[in-house]
Amino acid sequence: MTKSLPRGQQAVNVFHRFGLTQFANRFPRNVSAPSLEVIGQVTNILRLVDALHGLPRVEQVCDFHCVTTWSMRALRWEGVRFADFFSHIVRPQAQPHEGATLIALRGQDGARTAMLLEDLLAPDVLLADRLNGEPLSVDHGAPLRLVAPAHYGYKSVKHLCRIEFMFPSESYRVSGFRFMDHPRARVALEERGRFLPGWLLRYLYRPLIPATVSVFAKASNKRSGSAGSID
Ligand SMILES: Nc1nc2c(c(=O)[nH]1)N[C@H]1C(S)=C(S)[C@@H](COP(=O)(O)O)O[C@H]1N2
Ligand SMILES: [Mo]
Repeated sequence: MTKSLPRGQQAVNVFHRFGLTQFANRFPRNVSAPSLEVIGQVTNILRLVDALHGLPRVEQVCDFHCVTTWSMRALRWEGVRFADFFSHIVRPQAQPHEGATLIALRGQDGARTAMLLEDLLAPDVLLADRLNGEPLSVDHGAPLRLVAPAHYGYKSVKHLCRIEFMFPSESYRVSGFRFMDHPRARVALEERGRFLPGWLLRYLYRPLIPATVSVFAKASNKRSGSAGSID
């Protein structure tokens, strides 16, 4: 018997490219090198060309839950635990300031959100560069994406290029409307957004899924059909 999905979620059979439609036509400029900047409340800014270099690699199978209520089960990610990246690279080299426990995340397409450091250090949070046995595609976040399976999909930033250490008192910019970004977005607690209860957002978001899938698929097809494209 399969384990039931979290509250309000429904399984899909295809892992579609997805997000806020404002990002549908934005693609990463660099898809080859998993480079990452570490900035903000740190002693040393880091500009890593190959962020996962030399770190222990892991493989993890987990479900992916979008805030709009679709879930894709059993994705097999490969990469490095964020916790290992933090303890081997970030803590010794960047030396984040004491108390800088809010981490703003940014994708090459301009997508932004943030997570608490304690949530990022959970053992199931990965910096992933492979999915289902293949290098991560542009659709799913090349060259490097965050995977935070206990949090709604919008925390799993694709094309991750920058992490910024902040104090919890600082406010971070978000991609869409502020009400859509919950500071933690834990799936188990149905923290879909700020201000409005999760169960209510289910009904607001669910009808938007088909049109969003279609906008993203069209943009992706246009890109791969265009001259000079790679991937
Ligand atoms: N950079 C970036 N990351 C992103 C998004 C995006 O548009 N851009 N969309 C988010 C949302 S809402 C979801 S559900 C997942 C979708 O991941 P997928 O496109 O690999 O299915 O990515 C998240 N991370
Ligand atoms: Mo999502």
